Amino acid sequence: MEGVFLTLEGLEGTGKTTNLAFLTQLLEEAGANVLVSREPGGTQLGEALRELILNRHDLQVSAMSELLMIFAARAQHLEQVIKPALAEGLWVISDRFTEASYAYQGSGRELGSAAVEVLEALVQAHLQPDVTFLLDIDPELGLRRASATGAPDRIEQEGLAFFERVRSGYLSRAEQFPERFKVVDASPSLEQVQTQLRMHVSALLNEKGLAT
Ligand code: Z5A
Repeated sequence: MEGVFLTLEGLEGTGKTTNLAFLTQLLEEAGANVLVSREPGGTQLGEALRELILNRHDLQVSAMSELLMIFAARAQHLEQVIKPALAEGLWVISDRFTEASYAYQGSGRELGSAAVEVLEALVQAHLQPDVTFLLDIDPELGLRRASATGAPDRIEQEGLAFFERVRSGYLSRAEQFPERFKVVDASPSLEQVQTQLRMHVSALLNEKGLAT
């Protein structure tokens, strides 16, 4: 693969949408060709599955069904969007990827990491993001921020204990893979959050031979 694969992760209210635009701008200013996508979603099939996963409050969805639908969407996303873009040399930023499955389904839904590992091996083989930015926040603060942005989806309706497990899940994966994860404290002002992101992006651009 010629391109660079970046993923952005974190709880609701961490400012992923806001900071995705900032990351894209930093990379484009440095001369990178950037493709932004998201999960679940990124393809027609993925967006249809996203609707089922997040917005169909009338359906019963077991934790395992949720995980399998997310990986079905991911398989399509990889084949149709991510792998072709990387092969063309693009910088791909995915708003969430497999770390969200470890955190939300593995930890939050308590399915455990083994189930996620099996699907990850099947769907991704050896493909991993080059860098995973984790916007870390106390769930109470995150949920307070997120509550200002509209009606909660099916997952956002979970209680604080669920999001505490999701956060611990993310942080323990970050400890396990310190080379790939860049953990950013998302609790201070946006300006301070973006100073941390800029530092990580500068280091990455240097490593990839692009001036900042
Ligand atoms: N999901 C899953 O379970 N398993 C998986 O494998 C995958 C996904 C891939 C998709 O959510 C859902 O899918 C997600 C997990 C699940 N579920 N939930 N719940 P999404 O990523 O599409 O949606 P989201 O998590 O709600 O993300 P978002 O829309 O990007 O929201 P955000 O991170 O909260 O970002 P924001 O809209 O930029 O910021 C929220 C508010 O905070 C907004 O008013 C900002 O102005 C404000 N903000 C941002 N930063 C700051 C700072 N620093 N200070 C003060 N205020 C701030």
